[in-house]
Amino acid sequence: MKSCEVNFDGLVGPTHNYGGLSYGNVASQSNSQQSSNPKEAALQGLAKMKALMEMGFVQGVLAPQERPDVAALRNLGFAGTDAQVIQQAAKQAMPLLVASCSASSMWVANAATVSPSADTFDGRVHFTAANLNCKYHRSIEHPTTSRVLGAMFADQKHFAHHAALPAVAQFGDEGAANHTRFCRDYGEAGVEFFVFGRSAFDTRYPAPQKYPARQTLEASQAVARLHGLRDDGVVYAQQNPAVIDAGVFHNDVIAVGNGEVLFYHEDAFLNTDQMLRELQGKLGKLGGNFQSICVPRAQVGVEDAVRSYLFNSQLLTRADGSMLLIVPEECRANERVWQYLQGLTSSGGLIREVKVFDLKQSMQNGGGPACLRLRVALNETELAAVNPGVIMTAPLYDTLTQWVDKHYRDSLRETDLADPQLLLECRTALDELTQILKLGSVYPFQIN
Ligand code: SUG
Repeated sequence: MKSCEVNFDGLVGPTHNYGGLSYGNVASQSNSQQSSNPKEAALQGLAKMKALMEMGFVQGVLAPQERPDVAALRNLGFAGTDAQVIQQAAKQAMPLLVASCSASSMWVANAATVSPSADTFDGRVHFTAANLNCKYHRSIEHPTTSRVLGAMFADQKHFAHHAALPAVAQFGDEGAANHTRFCRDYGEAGVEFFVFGRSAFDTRYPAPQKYPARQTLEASQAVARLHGLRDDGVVYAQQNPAVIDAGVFHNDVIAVGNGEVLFYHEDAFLNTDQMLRELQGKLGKLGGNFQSICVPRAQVGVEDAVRSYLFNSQLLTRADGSMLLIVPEECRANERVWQYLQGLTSSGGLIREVKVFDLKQSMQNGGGPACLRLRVALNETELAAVNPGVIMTAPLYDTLTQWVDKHYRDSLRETDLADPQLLLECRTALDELTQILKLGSVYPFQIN
C-alpha cells in the first residue's frame, strides 16, 4: 500500500504578537514588544502550504487556538464577565494577559509526537499531545490541541490519542520538535529518534547552565512506551547542552531528518559517533541505509545556524526520490549559510534543491518552516480516514485567505491585547473557521 508523509501546518491565529515570552529563544527575546502583523503572518504561512501542495505534496492545516484564553485567566483568579477578566488582567498582571494571548499554537511541531502505524504495537497512528511544560503560555495549549487533533483524526480504528504527560518539568515534553523518524519508506517500520535536553531523574547526564532544557529523557521514554514502540525501533540522544545555551531551545533548530537522512550540525549532539552507529545499526536491521550530512562548525557556526534557522528547514522527498530543503529567507540573507547551501545542492549529493520562503512574522518569534508543521506519515487507508476538511486544496486555500483578509488585523501591539473587541473578533473568526475546516466544536467558547 502506498504511504506518504503529510505536513499539517499550523494556521497563524489572529492574536499573533511579539510577547517576549520564551526565555532561551533568542528571536522571541530580541523582538519583544515590536508591533506584529497577524494578517501577514497567516498569509505567509498559507503561501507555504499552497506552494507545497502545488509541488505535489499532501498538505494539511491545523487550526489555531482560542486567544485570549479567558478560561486560563479565570483559573488564575480573574473573574467577572469575559471583558472584565481581560481588563483586570491588563491592569493587575499584564504579563499574564500577554501569555494568554499568545498565538504560539501556530508552531505545531510542538503540538504532539506522532508515531506512524508501522511502528506501533497495535498498528494505529499514535499521537501524544505535548505538555509544553517549560513555558506557561505554551502549557495551556494541550487541551485544545487534543480536541483539534481528535477532530482531525477521529477514526479510532486508525488513530490513537494520548493525553499530555504529567504537567511537571520532570516530564517536560515539546512534541515533534525533539523527535524525528528514519525509514526506508513511510509505510515501513522505522527508527524513531528522540532527542532530549536533560534527564530529570539521572544526575549523570549534563544539563545546560544558562537556558532551560525543555525536553527530558523521561518524557521521551514515556511517549515511546505509550506508543508501543519496539526497543530496536527507538534511539535516544542528548542535545549538546552548550548549544541549548547558545539558543537551540529545540532540537529542530540544529538538526532535521527525513527518510534515511539526518542533516545536522557538528555541535548538535553529545556522543555523536555512538548515536550515528546506533541509528545506522537499527535502520540497517530494517533494511534501510542510514545516511548523515554533517554541517561543520568551520563552515557554519552555531550562532549562524540559530540566526538563519538553516536546520529548521523541511527536508522533503520528491517523487523521484531526491530531496528538497525548504528554508526561511533568513538563510539567503546569511552569506556563510547561503554559500554552504549553494555547495550542498551543487555537489551531486542527496539534497538537490533549496526553496526559500518568507516567514518573517513567525521567524521573529523563533518559528521557522519546520516549527510550523506537524508531520504525519499515513498509508492510503489512513489518509482516507482523515477529516477531509483539513486537507489543503486550491479552493480551501482561497477560502482561508479570504477568511484571513476578513478577520485579521494588520498590526498588533501589547496595548491592543486589552481590547475586549479583540476577543470578539477572534471568536467570530474561529467559529467560522471550525465550519470551514469541518471540525465541529473544539474551542472553550463553543463548548462551555
Ligand atoms: O516555544 N516561540 C516558540 C517558538 C517555537 C518554535 N518551534 C520549534 N522550534 N519547533 C517557543 O519558544 C514566542 C512567543 C512570544 O514571545 O510572543 C514563542 O512561544
